[in-house]
Amino acid sequence: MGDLKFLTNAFPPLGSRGDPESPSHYSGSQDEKNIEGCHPEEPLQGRAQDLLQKEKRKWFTFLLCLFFPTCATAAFPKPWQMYYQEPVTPVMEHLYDFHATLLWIEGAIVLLVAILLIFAIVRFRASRNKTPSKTAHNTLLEIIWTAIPVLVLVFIAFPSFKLLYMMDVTPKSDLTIKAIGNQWYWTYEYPDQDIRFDSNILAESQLKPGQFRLLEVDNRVMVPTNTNVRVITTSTDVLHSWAVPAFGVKRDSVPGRLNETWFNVKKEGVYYGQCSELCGVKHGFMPIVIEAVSPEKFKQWVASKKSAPQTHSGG
Ligand SMILES: [Cu+2]
Repeated sequence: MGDLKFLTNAFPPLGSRGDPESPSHYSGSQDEKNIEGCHPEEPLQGRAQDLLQKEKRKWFTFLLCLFFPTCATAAFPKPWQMYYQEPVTPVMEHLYDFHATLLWIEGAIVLLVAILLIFAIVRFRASRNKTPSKTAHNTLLEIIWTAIPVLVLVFIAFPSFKLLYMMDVTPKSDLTIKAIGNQWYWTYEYPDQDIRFDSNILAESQLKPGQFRLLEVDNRVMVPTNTNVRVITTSTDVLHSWAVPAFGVKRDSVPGRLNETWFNVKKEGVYYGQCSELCGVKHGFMPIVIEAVSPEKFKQWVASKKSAPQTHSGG
């Protein structure tokens, strides 16, 4: 049967998974916690910038939660959640920051328009203007109110295109996963590791305490942290979409076609996603669960998968 110890290491008992309400409900072992936050190979300046960025994000979330008390960041959706899940990949971090920047710009525009509107209502009210002005054109004003929005859009376009390019072009990857959509479950292949398994939703009766209804699966996708992972999506029947909010990833899986996306998870934990393309009656019952573990643990998992007989149920 072989040594099963690494299996229990890779899948700690549920009791040790920490508070299900905490942002990343798999809190990991003490050893992992010691490793966390210590990346000696990272240049110091980059780390300082990273910290600043994280601090900014924290403040933004705090302000947001002040106005929308039900908003929250987490690796899984919460009832009445108003904002994104906690970003754990560079792409999602950039998406998060870009969205925050846009909110500030939009806020400023709304404020400006509101002020102008109130000013016009008060200043040009009927009681104060018995004989209203008949002015219909003002060339300078028209040029200004056309040019400013154009400049604002150009200003937004640059980071937007940069982000699109970042999401679109897969960097050199160290691991490839193929996600195959089926009505109504996912099949995963690790072509280089010769691993293939189905991932089915857990019925409510199968859930253990702390697990999430409609989000939990029998076989999780395991990935190593701090590794570029290429995801190839396709489908055996109809359109599905492989989406994980905390990764900023959503890619259609199309029968007869291969689509590609990528992610690099920075933080160990369990991340939840769902099929995001209406694919039939059980569209809402084919969740995606990804467990990000340290590269060492991932190697152990691969070894354990190889020694165990591989099953492939269903179509
Ligand atoms: Cu689907």
